[in-house]
Amino acid sequence: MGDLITIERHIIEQQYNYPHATGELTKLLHDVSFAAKLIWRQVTRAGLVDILGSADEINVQGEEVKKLDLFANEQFIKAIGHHGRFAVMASEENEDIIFPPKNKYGNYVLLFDPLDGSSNIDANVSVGTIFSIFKRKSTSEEATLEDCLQAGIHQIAAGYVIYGSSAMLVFTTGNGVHGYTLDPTIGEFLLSHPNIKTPKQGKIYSLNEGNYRYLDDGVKKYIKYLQMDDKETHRPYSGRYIGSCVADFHRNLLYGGIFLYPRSKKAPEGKLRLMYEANPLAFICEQAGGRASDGKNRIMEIPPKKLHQRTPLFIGSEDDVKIAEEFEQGLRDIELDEELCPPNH
Ligand code: P6P
Repeated sequence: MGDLITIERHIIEQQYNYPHATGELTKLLHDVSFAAKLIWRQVTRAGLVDILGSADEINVQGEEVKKLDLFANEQFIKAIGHHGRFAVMASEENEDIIFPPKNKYGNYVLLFDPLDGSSNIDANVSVGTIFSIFKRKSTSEEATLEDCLQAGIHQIAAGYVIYGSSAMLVFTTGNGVHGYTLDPTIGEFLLSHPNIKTPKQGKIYSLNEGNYRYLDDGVKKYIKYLQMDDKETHRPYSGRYIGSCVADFHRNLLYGGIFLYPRSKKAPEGKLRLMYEANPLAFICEQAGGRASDGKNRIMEIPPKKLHQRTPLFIGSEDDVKIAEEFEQGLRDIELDEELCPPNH
């Protein structure tokens, strides 16, 4: 059996690599991984325990909240902050910021989406938890909303847990991306994917093509471009879309490719949230050598104005995202009705 390297041991062994690791970071990540284990326990029992189905509530996003959403949100809030390290938290499920116990002593800020992709829960499709950690900026006794509205470049850590065939925690603190797989027999996340690097170019594209008619011409042309036959550039790409951004992102991170949730006539700002999905995934993607933008601007430099602000998202392999941006910005063009197999190619 290979060396069993837990998250804690991995961080301590690389202490000099972790700019914020005064031991605090290890404890912050311990809390997050503890909350993730509680969620994993319920997610894996979802088919057995009466937590399926709707909680008949609508969250701040105007989306129907499944019972497991509520449970995950409660677990995260309860499991975090008894040490007083987090001064303030914000959840994708809650309208306003949340003050954990003993928050007045906290130096850190936690933003999280407790269970993303929850519309897939009843179909046993992979769902995920996404989180972002910032350092507190305010000096007032109580932390403020502004502490939560920091641009993605100020994240000191970000990660996600994907609840799939196994539970895997993937995170970065700005020194590479590492993946830890939960060993349920010992209840520990063990290092399984050290220093993840995403391919510079992939062969997969992920978006909801049901929205095709509502998309900008630039994105329509990009999709058409990907569907053309050109061996040199690995086209046509394969379309893969799960409808759970953690699962779609994770697959593309490992295999290469691009995930897009662009703006459309149905979602003029895009659908995904800047603070709870785009920023943490962008930090991980860039640390793995990939690229993340809204089609033009680097995601991590977008100045947040609202806690639940949405953004278009182009994220994945660097070369794929760059080409998608060129189509989105009209720097590349093809005729929309161009043959998929042009005679002269
Ligand atoms: P659509 C899940 O609800 C989510 O927020 C993301 O995880 C996912 O990528 C997206 O919405 C799917 O949205 O419109 O394709 O169903």
